[in-house]
Amino acid sequence: MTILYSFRRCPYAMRARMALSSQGVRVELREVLLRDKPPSMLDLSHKGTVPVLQTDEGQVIDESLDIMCWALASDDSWFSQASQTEQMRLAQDFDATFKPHVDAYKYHRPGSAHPQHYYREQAAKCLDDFELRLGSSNHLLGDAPQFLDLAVMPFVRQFASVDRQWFDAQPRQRVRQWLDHWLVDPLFTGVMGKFSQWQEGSMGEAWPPRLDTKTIS
Ligand SMILES: N[C@@H](CCC(=O)N[C@@H](CS)C(=O)NCC(=O)O)C(=O)O
Repeated sequence: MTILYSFRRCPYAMRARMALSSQGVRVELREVLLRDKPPSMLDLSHKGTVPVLQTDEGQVIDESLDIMCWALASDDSWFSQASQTEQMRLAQDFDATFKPHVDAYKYHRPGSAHPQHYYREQAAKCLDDFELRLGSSNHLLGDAPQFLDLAVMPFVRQFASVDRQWFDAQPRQRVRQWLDHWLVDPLFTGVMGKFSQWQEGSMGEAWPPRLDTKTIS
């Protein structure tokens, strides 16, 4: 069976789980604690980040966007508004610019080079392009949700969650609405179930679980 090393709260793992879930891909989910990574995961991928997917055939994929592409390979609908190459480029650019600002904002330390609001503004500026795009459609690339929407949504959620009151009061109201839509979408809520830490040598969770066992918070 395909194995997914995942961490519930990790936005990279969320995007991977959403892509897998959208295709009904069944996996053995191994819930990882970042401070206690299982040796079997590190054997597969030395860089020690989640998510890591090992296919039935033994192929190891340890980049979240690549896991998404693997999961969505036979469903063109996620690439109907822009090619996979173009959406990968947009998602990679977003990861490279937005995420470092979000981390610097969320985990701001007194010794940081800039005050916390600086990083918040830098991250927020990355959303201007999305605000513009959402002026003419319900999703980032058109009226159908795309690979890019799935890829970036968990990160925008993470940013908004740091201070939701501040986020809601910002002029980027279309991004706020887009995020609110995703937060209640079953594709997102369905991948947020809680699992206890996987123990080396044991069987992981059959995932996705039955609907009635999912917990959302
Ligand atoms: N480029 C990787 C990044 C994944 C990543 O950084 N995940 C974080 C958790 S959200 C992680 O595993 N960090 C390792 C650690 O904190 O030890 C991907 O897209 O899969």
